[in-house]
Amino acid sequence: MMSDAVPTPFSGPPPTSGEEEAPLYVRIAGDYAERIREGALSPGDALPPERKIAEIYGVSRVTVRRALEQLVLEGLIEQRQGSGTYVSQRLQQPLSVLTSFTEDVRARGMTPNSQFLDRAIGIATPEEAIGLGLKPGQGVSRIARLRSADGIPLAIETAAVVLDALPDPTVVTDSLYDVLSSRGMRPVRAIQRLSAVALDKRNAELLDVPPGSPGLYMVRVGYDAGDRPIEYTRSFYRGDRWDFITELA
Ligand code: 16G
Repeated sequence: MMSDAVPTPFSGPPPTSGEEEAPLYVRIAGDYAERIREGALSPGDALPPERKIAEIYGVSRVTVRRALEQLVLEGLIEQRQGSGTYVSQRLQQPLSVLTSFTEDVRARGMTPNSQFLDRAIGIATPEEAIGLGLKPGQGVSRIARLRSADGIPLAIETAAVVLDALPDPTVVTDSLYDVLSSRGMRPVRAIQRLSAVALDKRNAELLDVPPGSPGLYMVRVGYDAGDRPIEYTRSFYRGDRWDFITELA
């Protein structure tokens, strides 16, 4: 759908006196970024043609082009040869900030959903026990979910959480991190390992892609404020829907 929902240019607050105004292209890119994050523009929506945006903002097409280049770099829009510019259908996970799936999806103006594949106390697998520093035979709360945004399946996550952080996994109905936060146990740092995989038949079916499709496999170990591992999560992400963004300084 073509979106003409362009409110007054530069709807953000005016710069306070003494503060330097950002270049025009940055302000236009910021305007669109805000509308995408608020959900006023949805994934797959077409942006107006360059010429129209230039008209709306009263700027040159060169300025518009720079703004669009900036949005492409941020992963918010995609330009398709000969067709136009669309709000990207890919999600982003910043690799330098400890965000939850719910937060990553909401940041794109989309609605997260989960289908529970498992939600029970179980014995830690050898891998989970090593990751969490548990003794063989100790229990964990295990939560396996197919995670979607606006009904589109995006990831399969299996989290094992130490029992004193989450004694009852059935209390998790939406966000695991919200539950851990309310108990003062949200991880404050994490280590992640990311690898490329071909999705096997079961995972591909759940994610609604052909078997063998490219995916990303991520293992996260989350630590509490006392630097004790409390969460060991394995996730399979659809390769065609995610960008993992790292900021370098
Ligand atoms: C993210 C985390 C996962 C965590 C989940 C909680 C990775 C790479 N990331 O997906 O460890 O358990 O968020 O999300 O595994 P929630 O609060 O929405 O349930």
